[in-house]
Amino acid sequence: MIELYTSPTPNGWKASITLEELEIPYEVTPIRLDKLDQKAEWFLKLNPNGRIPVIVDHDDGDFAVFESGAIMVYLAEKAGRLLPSDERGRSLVMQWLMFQMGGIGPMQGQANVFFRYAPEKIQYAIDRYQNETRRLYEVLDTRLSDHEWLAGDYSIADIANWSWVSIHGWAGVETDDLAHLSRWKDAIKERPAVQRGRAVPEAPEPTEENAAGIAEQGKKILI
Ligand SMILES: N[C@@H](CCC(=O)N[C@@H](CS)C(=O)NCC(=O)O)C(=O)O
Repeated sequence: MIELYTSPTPNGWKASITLEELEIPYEVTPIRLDKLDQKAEWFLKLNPNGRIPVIVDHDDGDFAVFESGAIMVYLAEKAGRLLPSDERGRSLVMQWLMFQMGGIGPMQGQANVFFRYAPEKIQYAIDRYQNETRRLYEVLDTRLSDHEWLAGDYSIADIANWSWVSIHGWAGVETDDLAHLSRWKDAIKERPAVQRGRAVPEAPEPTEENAAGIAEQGKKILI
């Protein structure tokens, strides 16, 4: 049994969608980021970085894994799916996974901070992070113009990038004119496992109507 410590955020969905796609049984322990559960002493023993997601593999001596990309690789290797074992196939998936981990995640995350949560409106920072996120989306769009999926067959690289792109509106970044990205985004959204994983843990989808309440909660993390 895998235990998943998570919250309704893109990095959390990467883990829950992967578990759903791989049909690995798991239990969810929801973490209240606004209450700073993730900074509690017991949680820091699982992840010294104080962030979600984390998994604990109770079938393997309670082995804990943090960092969403590392969790995805761990689970894919355990199940023998969504990450090829041949050198080139594996490298391609890792390239597009790292593209998300080092690019889209940090840049879109900062776009969220300056567009939604920052106490003062700093236009330079908003533009910088929204433009960089959009540039990274264009890189995905170009890749998807002649590839059905990012790296060979559907893989953890698609799940990782999709989990962030799926919430582009929260960062204030448009994708409607990116035809290839939209085709890929819609195809992944249709997958039942993705729909199940995206609903873990249950939470309202951010919209402009509930934005103020969600932003208030988000601000509590920025200590
Ligand atoms: N590189 C980490 C980032 C994890 C991360 O930033 N998680 C956010 C939610 S998406 C979090 O736990 N934030 C709470 C905090 O910063 O205290 C990963 O990919 O797992």
